[in-house]
Amino acid sequence: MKTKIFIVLIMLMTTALFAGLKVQPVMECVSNNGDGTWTAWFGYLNENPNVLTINIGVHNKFVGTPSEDMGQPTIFQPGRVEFVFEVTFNDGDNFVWSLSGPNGHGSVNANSGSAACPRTDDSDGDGVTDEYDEYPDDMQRAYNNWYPAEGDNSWGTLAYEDYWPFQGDYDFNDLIMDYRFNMVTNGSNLVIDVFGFFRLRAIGASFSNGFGIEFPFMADSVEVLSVEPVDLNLVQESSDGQLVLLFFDSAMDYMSPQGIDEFVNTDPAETWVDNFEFNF
Ligand SMILES: [Ca+2]
Ligand SMILES: [Ca+2]
Ligand SMILES: [Ca+2]
Ligand SMILES: [Ca+2]
Repeated sequence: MKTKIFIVLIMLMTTALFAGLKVQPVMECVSNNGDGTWTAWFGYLNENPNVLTINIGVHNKFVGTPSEDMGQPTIFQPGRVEFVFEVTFNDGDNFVWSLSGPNGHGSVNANSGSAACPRTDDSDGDGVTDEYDEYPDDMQRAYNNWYPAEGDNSWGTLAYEDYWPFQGDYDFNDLIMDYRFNMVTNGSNLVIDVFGFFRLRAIGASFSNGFGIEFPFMADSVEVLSVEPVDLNLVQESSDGQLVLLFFDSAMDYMSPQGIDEFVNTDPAETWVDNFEFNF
């Protein structure tokens, strides 16, 4: 009788000892070191409320690495513990961290195709990480802001009626101008550069129509202004202190009708005239 009770007690104690919750290894992410090697970061999740010790060996080992001990912990704090240690490996390697806790076995693997770590480096110190910094070595600049969109073929088009503010003949071909802009901003979203690109496409007017822009910032905030082609007769003015650039007085100075045409590029049956392109 005594022996039976003793055996039951041992069984109860054994059950209590091993009825713990999971300890899971976690592969956080891998980052490319750029020299043929990679770094894998590991952490773990100990669902038990208490600290666990799992020694290096059959229950806590690396497979596919030079050693089964790659610096992994043997003492596991309760909860999710992130980025505990790192393992450097070569391109093409695939290896596993295998961990057995009170409630079974878990394993994670890592290779160059594993989830990539977000980059946190900011080479130029402008507060924008290299991953998002379009000028990673220029602390004055961080972002391109293209309008209407990035890409050499993304243009907006302006179509003018030169009798404005009267209706005129309402044909909106008196001056046709494509445009695209890039505003370069810094890490604080302040504008550092403004690049404008234009192409004059058509002139359907007898008037001499010029083209200028009033900018929504003060003329005296401009440090450097340049224009191409350099022989464009650019005039810089200010209106209530705001910058105004007059690119030309008469579009006909840059695109002339060919043959018997009166206008430029308004009739597909007539001789095509190349666009006049300029930028600042
Ligand atoms: Ca930066
Ligand atoms: Ca930058
Ligand atoms: Ca008109
Ligand atoms: Ca017209």
